[in-house]
Amino acid sequence: MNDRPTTSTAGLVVVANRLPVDQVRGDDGSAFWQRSPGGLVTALEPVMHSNHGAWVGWHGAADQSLDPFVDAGLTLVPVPLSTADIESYYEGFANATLWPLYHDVVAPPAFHRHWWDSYVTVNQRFADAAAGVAEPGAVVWVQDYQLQLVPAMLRAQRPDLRIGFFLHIPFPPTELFQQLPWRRQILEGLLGADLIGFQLPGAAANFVRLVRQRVGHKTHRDAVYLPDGRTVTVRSFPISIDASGLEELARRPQTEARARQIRSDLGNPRHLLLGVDRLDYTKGMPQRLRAFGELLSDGRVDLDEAAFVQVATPSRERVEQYRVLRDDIERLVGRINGAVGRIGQPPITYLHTSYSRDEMAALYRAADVMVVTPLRDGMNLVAKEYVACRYTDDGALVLSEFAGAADELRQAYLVNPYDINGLKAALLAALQASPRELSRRMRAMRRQVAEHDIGHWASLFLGELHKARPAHGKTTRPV
Ligand code: ADQ
Repeated sequence: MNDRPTTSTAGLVVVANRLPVDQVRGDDGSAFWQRSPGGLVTALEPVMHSNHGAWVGWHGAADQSLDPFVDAGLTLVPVPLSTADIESYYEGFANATLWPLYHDVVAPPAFHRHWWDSYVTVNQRFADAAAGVAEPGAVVWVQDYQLQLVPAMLRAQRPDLRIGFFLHIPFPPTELFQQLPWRRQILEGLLGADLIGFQLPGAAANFVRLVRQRVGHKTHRDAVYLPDGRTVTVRSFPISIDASGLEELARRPQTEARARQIRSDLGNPRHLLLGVDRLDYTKGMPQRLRAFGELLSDGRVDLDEAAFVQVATPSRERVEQYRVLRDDIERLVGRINGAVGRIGQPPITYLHTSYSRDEMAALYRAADVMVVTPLRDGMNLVAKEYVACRYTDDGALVLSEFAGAADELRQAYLVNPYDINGLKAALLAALQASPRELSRRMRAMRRQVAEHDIGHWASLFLGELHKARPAHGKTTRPV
């Protein structure tokens, strides 16, 4: 157990793999912390400030221990990770075991016992850090698949806490989850929480069913009854974005000017199609590029009229499957551009880079058709970001049925990304739709996103967590 600092304890503690800051170097070589843009920190900032909030997470540099520090009014508690931890806990168990297993095994998960051991050790380190900073009766909100053991580890040390957990990625069906050699430990780890949140109701139902079958606890609808008398609530809370903040950015004259510039640099095509993703094998990039390439080679779309921009953010580049994917995508883009392009007119512009929020908003403003085709995705914020930026009620969203966002954005052109002909038909329908039709669809989607933004998501979750009864009857502070 940790020594609990007597000063600077927090009433609300967020525990996530990463702190919401990156260490950057200025021109003079001095290091400083820069807030990394993310919906979660934006949404939680007000509530964190009014509750002496603290954020526990890794600071991004290997083999470096740092003391807690305050950045822009937020207490940040860095958790150290060694190079070996990063290889086994993060790149190994989190990203090469859990990530593919939870995404319908679209890539084969690897199971290694030493990765699991490291996952346990690192989860314990995060739990200790959270236990050390949480004031008596505090609310602790644990985030995502990297930290599924933290709720139970934390409860063992601090039964006074009110603990919530949210999973940002899908939770797999029973048949797939059962492959995991440590399935029971993961379920029991999560059950340390008072409230477990998933993106979709189906994921919550998968979890409850597994707990009943594998752990043998009594369950009823969204409640799990534990032998110690505790009740764990299991619900869906579809995550969202800072819709009004993004729309405001999209409306700025500089953003519109940049959007026009992007279109003009591409030769002012009649139709601009856009894909923006982390370079990940779950995102269905090859499928959408192949569909677009075939529409051109079939002659159903004219190269003079359409251009595709695919932005791929570098991601997890040390994991083998990701290196292979990058090569595959680059080969595919080269093949399509080589086969159907002309001098100075490649059909696909491929950018392997990360952009600022300003540039992202300009891209969304520039695009006529946003193509989001994951094979499986917890939510997919890109789809919602595009919608938030289309304040002119135009533009089409082609969206995979297997993205969580499809549950809410029913007026998108919904597709099965495995069905290339279906994907081609959806792209054509989006390209040929009348302005009236597009506006009807976009207006409905914009209403949904505006009314269910990230602030709404955070307050629903925290409100529900507040209703959960603390284990030992201690009163907790309202959030
Ligand atoms: P991700 O898999 O990372 O998130 P997504 O929801 O699309 O997927 O979020 C990606 C974020 O990165 C978006 O905010 C997007 O704007 C940004 N981004 C993408 N490409 C970028 C680029 N080139 N430059 C700059 N920014 C870029 C996981 C789950 C999702 C779930 C989220 C939130 O996999 O299903 O929606 O968490 O819970």
